[in-house]
Amino acid sequence: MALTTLYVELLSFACLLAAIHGVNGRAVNQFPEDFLLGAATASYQIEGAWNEDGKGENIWDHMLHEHPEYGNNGENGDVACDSYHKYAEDVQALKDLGAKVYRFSISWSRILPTGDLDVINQAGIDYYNNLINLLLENGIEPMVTMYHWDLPQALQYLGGWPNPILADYFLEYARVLFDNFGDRVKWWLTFNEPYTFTRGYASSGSQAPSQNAPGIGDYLAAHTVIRAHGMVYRLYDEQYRPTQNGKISITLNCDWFEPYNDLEETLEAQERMFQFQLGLYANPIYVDGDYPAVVRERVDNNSRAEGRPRSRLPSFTEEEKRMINGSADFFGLNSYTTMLVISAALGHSPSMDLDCGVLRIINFTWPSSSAIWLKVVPWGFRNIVNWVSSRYPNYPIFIAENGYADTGELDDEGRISYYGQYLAELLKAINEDGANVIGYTAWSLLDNFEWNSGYSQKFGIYQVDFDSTERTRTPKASTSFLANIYRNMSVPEEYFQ
Ligand code: GBH
Repeated sequence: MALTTLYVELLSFACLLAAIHGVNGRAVNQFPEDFLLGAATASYQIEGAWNEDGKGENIWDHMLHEHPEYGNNGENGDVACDSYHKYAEDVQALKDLGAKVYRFSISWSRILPTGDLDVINQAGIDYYNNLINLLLENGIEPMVTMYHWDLPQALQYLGGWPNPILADYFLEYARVLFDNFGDRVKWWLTFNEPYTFTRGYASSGSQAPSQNAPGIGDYLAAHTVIRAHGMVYRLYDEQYRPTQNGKISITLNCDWFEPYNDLEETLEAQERMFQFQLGLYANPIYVDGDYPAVVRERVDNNSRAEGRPRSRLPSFTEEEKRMINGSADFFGLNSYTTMLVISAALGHSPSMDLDCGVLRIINFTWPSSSAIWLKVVPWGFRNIVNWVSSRYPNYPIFIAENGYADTGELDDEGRISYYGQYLAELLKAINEDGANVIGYTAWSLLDNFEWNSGYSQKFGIYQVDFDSTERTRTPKASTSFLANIYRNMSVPEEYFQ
């Protein structure tokens, strides 16, 4: 046998081994032993009981009551899945799924109806205590999101997130959560998807609180949120970690942005898109305490050209930078799909879109879901996990959301195919590419209130009957598919072919 042939054969044998065993001796379709698999929800999307037992009004209650036309057919979260009364059924569903972790959010105004400490609503504290205790009795770890978009309306009357004082209110709220739940909750997320909810200060008619101040309100809100996150991290680190010993982070959303072509300016646009969406938050927290240079430069330049005396993007003090830099124990990532990107001048002046200068294109040749924005692109998921892993090294990644939308059928083949393919790509990132990923919570445990799309888009692993006052939960085909993956800690090999 010629030497070259031997070499080729050895190489293909090595590849075969790598395919079976990955880079670390584990089969490529196998999750690491201590990997946390579970499911996620959010308070406004599932709880209902919007004005029961002392809960205060939040910005989603307020917006959809005042402007039902901003929702889908006037739908809102007044009742939703009624999880305020049916949480025991949710825990049973998690148990049947074999979830090791349940990511849910706490409704700020259910605990603090005015957003401040003048009223502490014991019924709200009792509700979350009951949920947390029942989870632990069933061997499921609670992961708590402190803020999944439902700001107490009383704080919106002060201007909401663009008002820097909100960071102080958030800090006091966080202290109440650590004091009441921190003995049992070991996984904390301060904010869910600030990139998404700060849109609520950049336009009207979609995200609450529907304040139309593009290119100004969104940056001011982001600035307060990043400061608030850093402050809560330091509070936990200094005053609670020594006794409670949990982990705390934030979860940021970013899809994969695939360059439309390989022109240099398109690759630069791809990089800008990542920096304006993810880097805006991740750079201060995971890199150096400050905004990405490309964001700083473009917003400063545009602000100057507009004749403003200051940049629309505020600056951190040196002390704030030190406080924010490194304020996370892991990297929370929500990711669903892939979009094509190309350099373009677009958007309102001023706006973040114009500052960023990138057009995102939904590729309609890719397989679809029932949500127009959500195309099924499994390879993009591997790419974004690897991108985060290489840009923000030294932080383990927790996938806090990933999932598929359909119209709610029990025989949900599309969801099975989505999870099979996306989890296979996640495993390739872990076992072949070496990404350090520690957990995954599927979005969502239940069909629920999908914001502006109301009850028309279903993300649930369990179906919820919204026509019945019982809000009956029924397993779908994907329930047992995922339960098998969760039990075996592995994805069927057919998804790797
Ligand atoms: C997450 O957002 C949220 O955290 C979660 O609450 C939500 O239920 C889940 O995803 C599913 O959507 O309507 O075409 O204008 C994901 C990021 C940003 C994706 C807003 C949808 C609206 C697109 N989302 N986007 S469109």
